[in-house]
Amino acid sequence: MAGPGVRLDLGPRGRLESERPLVMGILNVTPDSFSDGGRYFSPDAAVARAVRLVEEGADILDVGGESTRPGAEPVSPSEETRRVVPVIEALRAAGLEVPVSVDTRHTETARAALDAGADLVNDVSALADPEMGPLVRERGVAVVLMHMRGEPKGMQRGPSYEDVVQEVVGALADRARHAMDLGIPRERILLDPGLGFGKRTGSGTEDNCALLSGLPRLVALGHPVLVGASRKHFIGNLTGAPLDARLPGSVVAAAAAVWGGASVVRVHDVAETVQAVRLAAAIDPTEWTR
Ligand code: HH2
Repeated sequence: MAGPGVRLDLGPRGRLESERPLVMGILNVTPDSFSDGGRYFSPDAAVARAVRLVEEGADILDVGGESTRPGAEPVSPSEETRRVVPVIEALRAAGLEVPVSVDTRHTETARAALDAGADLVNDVSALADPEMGPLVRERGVAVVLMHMRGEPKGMQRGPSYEDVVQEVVGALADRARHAMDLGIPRERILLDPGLGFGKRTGSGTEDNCALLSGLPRLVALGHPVLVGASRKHFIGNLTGAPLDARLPGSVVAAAAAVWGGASVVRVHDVAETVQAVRLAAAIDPTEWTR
C-alpha cells in the first residue's frame, strides 16, 4: 500500500531497503523477446543497457536468456547459459552494485548464473524443475515464483478460469508452501501473478486487469509480490496501442500494482516507472474506500 517502504531479504546479498516499491529493470539477452529481442544480445550492449537502467533508478536487474512470450520456442539450458553467464560476469566486472536476478526456469542455468554473481532467481515456472528449489535453498538466495498456465509455447491457446484471482492465488499459495517445505524462508519467496502467461484478454474477459484489481488478495498471503505488466499484449488489446506505444498503459499498470501492494514491478522503461512508482507510493488508496 502507499508509502510503506519495502524490505527484500536477498540472503547472502543482504537486505534491499527502499522507501518506495522496487523497480526491476528488464535486460533480455535473447534474439526474440517480444519487445526488445536482439537489441542487447552482446555482453557489451547488455552492459551499456544495464548502466543506463541503473542510472535511471533500477533497483534490480533481471537478466533473461529465453523468451517466454506466447508461442516462443523453448531454449536449451546450455544455450541459455551461454547467453546469460557472460553478461552477468560483465555486469559484475563493470562494478555495477545493484542485485542481479536471473530469469530462468532451468536449474542448470540458474546454478551457472549464481556462480557468475547473480543474487536471485526469477522462475516463471515456479520451481517446476525439481532441482531448482533445492538449489535456491542451498545458496540461500531469494526466488520469484510466477503463475503460468501450461508452457509459453501453447499457454494462450484457450486458457479458462472460473475465478481467475482465486485460482491464481490458490496455485501460488501451493507453490509457496512447497518452497517453504523445501526450507526456503517465507521472506525470500516472492509471488507473481504472471500477467500475460495463460491469461485471457480480449472478447470482454480481461484476466490481467482482474489480477491487478485483486492483487491485495495475493499480497495477503504474506509474501513480497512482484508484478510484470510492461508493454504486454493485454495493454495493446485494451487500448489498440502497438508494442512501441504502450508506455502510458504500462506506467498505469505499475501504479495499480503499487496501490495493490506490490513490492516490485518488472519493467522495460525504468525512468518513467520510477517516477510513477514514487508518486503512486505517496498516495494512499485505502483512503478511497473510507
Ligand atoms: N514476464 C516476462 C518474462 N519474465 N518474469 C516474471 N517474474 N514476471 C513476468 O511478468 C515476466 C517474467 C515476459 O516479458 P519479457 O521479458 O519482456 O519478454 P520475453 O519473455 O519475450 O523475453
